[in-house]
Amino acid sequence: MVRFSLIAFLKTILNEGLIGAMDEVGKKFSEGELFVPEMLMAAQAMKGGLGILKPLLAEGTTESKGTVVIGTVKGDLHDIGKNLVAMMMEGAGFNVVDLGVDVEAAKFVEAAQANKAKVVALSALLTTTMPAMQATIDAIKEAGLAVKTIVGGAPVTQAFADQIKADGYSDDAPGAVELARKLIAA
Ligand code: B1M
Repeated sequence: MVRFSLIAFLKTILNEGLIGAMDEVGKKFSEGELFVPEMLMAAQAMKGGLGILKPLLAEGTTESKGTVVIGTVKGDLHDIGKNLVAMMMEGAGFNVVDLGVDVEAAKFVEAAQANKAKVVALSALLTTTMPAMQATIDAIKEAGLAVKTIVGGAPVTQAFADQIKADGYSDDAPGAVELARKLIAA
C-alpha cells in the first residue's frame, strides 16, 4: 500500500512537474521564445530531478528480469526520455546497459551480443534521426540476434515502428517497461 502511493506520487512529480515543464520549454522553443541554451538548462534541471527519483523507483527490486540494452540512435543527442525509460526499466528489475547518445547501429549489435540482451531499446527525438532506428533494426536482424527491439521518442509512432519492423512501440517510459515485460514473456 505504502509502495503503491509512493509510485503514484513519483508519477505525479514526473508527469506534471518534470515532463510537463519540459513540454512547455519545447513549446516556447518552437515559438522562438526560448533558445538552445535555455533548453540545455532545462535538460540539466530535469536530469537533477530524475537523479533524485531514481533510487526511490528502484527500491524493493531484487531479482533481474533480464538485460535491456538502451541508447539514443546515431545523430541524436537527446537523452532525457531515454534516461527515463532506463530508470524505469531498472526500477522494474531489468539489468540496463545504457550506451548513451549518438549510438551507431554496430554498437547496439555488439552490446546486445556481449550482454546476452533480451531487449534492445531505441530512442529518437528528431525526425531526421528516425532513419537511424531503421538502420539499427536492420543491423540487429542481419546479425541474427534473438533479441526483441522496441522504439520510442516524440516523433516515433506505432505506424513507423511497424514500418521498420520493430517488435514494439511505446509513447512513454512506463509503457516501454510493460512492453519489454510482455515481449520477454511471449
Ligand atoms: Co531538442 N528538439 N534539439 N534539444 N529538444 C526537440 C526534440 C524539438 C521537438 C523542439 C522543438 O522544435 N519544439 C525539436 C525536434 C523537431 C523535430 O525533429 N521534429 C528539437 C530540435 C530541433 C533540436 C536541435 C536540432 C536544435 C538546434 O540545435 N537547432 C538540436 C539537435 C541536437 C541533436 O540531437 N543532434 C537539439 C538540441 C537539444 C538540447 C541538447 C538543447 C536539449 C537536449 C538535452 C538532453 O536531452 N540532454 C534539447 C531539448 C531539451 C529538447 C526538448 C525541449 C525536450 C526534450 C525532452 O527531454 N523532453 C524537445 C521538445 C519537446 O519534446 N517538448 C526538443 C522530455 C522527455 C521526458 O520527453 O524525450 O519525448 P521525451 O521522452 C518521452 C517519450 O518520447 C518517451 O518516453 C518519455 C516519456 O515517458 N520515449 C520513449 C522516449 N524515448 C523512448 C524510448 C522508448 C519508449 C518511449 O522505447 C525504447
